[in-house]
Amino acid sequence: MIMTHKLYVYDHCPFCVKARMIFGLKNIPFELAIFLNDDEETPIRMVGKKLVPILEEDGRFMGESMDIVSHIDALGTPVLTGATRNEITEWIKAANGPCYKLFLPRAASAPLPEFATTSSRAYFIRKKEDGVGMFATLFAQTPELTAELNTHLAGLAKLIQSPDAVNGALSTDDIHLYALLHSLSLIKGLEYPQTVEAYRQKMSILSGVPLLDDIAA
Ligand SMILES: N[C@@H](CCC(=O)N[C@@H](CS)C(=O)NCC(=O)O)C(=O)O
Repeated sequence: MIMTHKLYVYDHCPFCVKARMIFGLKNIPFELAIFLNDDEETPIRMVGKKLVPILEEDGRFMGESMDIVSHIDALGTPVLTGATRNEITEWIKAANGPCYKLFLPRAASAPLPEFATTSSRAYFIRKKEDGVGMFATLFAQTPELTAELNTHLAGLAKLIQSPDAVNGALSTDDIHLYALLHSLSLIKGLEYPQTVEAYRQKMSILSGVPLLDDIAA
């Protein structure tokens, strides 16, 4: 039976990276569609709320990134079969705060398709500044936050067991970790120890989700 898959995302969205990754890791073809950030009506019609990622499978819709990941992984032979480690969850938790303080203001001015119109970019800025405070204030914290993240990245180097999978065999830890590294790739001036650099490059190839290094700011 041939199934058709279409995934609706924003390019910057870390949850969407997770959903995209499983298709690449399993080599399952899918169509990628990018909503404008201020399109509320289409996602609400599909899943009842304004949230991405959304998977369309044979005309049916499904939200929630990790539900999509397990659903697609269960087709044929699963690939996310490795054990997860607490250290990885803890690392992600610690790096998450400084990451998004640096990431959000940069995403807001990046040349991304979800911000192709002035109103979609304005929508993002308004909504996120309501949540995290003025982007200008966050920008001003760049040196301290960058130093904090560089310390975290040095710590991550010791946790990576293979460039093909953080714990040696692919697991949901790789999904969560690469999604965060993908966000970090929009931030200029971070120092990637060799092990971390090898991991992010390899995971980008395996997952088919390109890093944002080229548009980092
Ligand atoms: N629990 C959801 C969270 C998804 C989520 O927070 N998506 C964000 C984008 S990163 C979103 O669509 N927020 C609404 C908005 O940006 O207006 C999942 O894992 O899929």
